[in-house]
Amino acid sequence: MTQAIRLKAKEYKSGVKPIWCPGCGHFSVLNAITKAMAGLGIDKDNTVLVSGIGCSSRLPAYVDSYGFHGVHGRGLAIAQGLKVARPDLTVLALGGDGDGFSIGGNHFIHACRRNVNMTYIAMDNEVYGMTQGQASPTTPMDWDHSKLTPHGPGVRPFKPAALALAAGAPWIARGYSGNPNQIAKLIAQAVEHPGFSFLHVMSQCITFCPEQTDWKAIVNERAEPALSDADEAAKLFLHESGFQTGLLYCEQRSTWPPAGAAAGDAGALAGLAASFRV
Ligand SMILES: Cc1ncc(C[n+]2csc(CCOP(=O)(O)OP(=O)(O)O)c2C)c(N)n1
Ligand code: SF4
Repeated sequence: MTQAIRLKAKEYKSGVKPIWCPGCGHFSVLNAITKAMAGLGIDKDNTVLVSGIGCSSRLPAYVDSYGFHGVHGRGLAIAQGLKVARPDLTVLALGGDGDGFSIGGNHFIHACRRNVNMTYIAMDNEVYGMTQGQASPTTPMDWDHSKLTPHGPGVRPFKPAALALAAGAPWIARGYSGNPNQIAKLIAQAVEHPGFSFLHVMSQCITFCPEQTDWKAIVNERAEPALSDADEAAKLFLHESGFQTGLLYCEQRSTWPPAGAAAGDAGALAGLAASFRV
């Protein structure tokens, strides 16, 4: 009989000290992840955190599980491949809005439609933090705080939840770095959802967007249960402010690969691996 795992949240921390700026929203996501892992009694030896590149993508180093700090925008590709090859593992992909919606945008929409049983956490600060504050796909049109985009980028920002829904994501939630307890609850639900779960976290970049501290006044928690009707969810995601938090949309649909498909077949994988050996 396997023994239940009872560890405290802090025991899921790696001991590597985060080098984020004091006040960075990504600290909340880190704390929420370890809290969710403790709450679920997750086996850290069977958990993998995969990321791309960016301040947010440093997160796997700070968690005492397996981790893969990949290349920019490719965390989801790596994470899906891993989950398909090793369905027994708990797989989470993480990254920023630049990583996930810009250079990794293609992987994001295809991950939504593919529906591999894993969780993706996008830590959205509406800016490229690591490379000194350039505009990202979620930067407001008139954000004129960077010399690179005087008067603002001038293009409409993505609405990540609407994009995810249109691409077929079956589970969509939003958190806010000012409420790590809510993020922890959402992560636990996301991990337990049998399919691709997309958690969009508004995670402030205190250094390049200090005005984001104002988010606390506009964030509001959804009181109603999650929507399960895609038409209703489309209306919500197209017209909302983008600051409604909680589980917003949830439907059940079949995951990929289909049960019984050869993708998890150890023999087929060994053959594939051999063909790449030089
Ligand atoms: C192929 C490639 N292009 C560009 C970069 C430079 N780069 C590193 S991080 C980054 C953006 C990070 O922004 P985001 O994903 O929003 O994360 P944040 O730092 O804001 O948490 C960019 C453009 C890179 N490392 N690799
Ligand atoms: S630059 Fe922004 S995103 Fe990066 S660590 Fe500092 S506050 Fe966080």
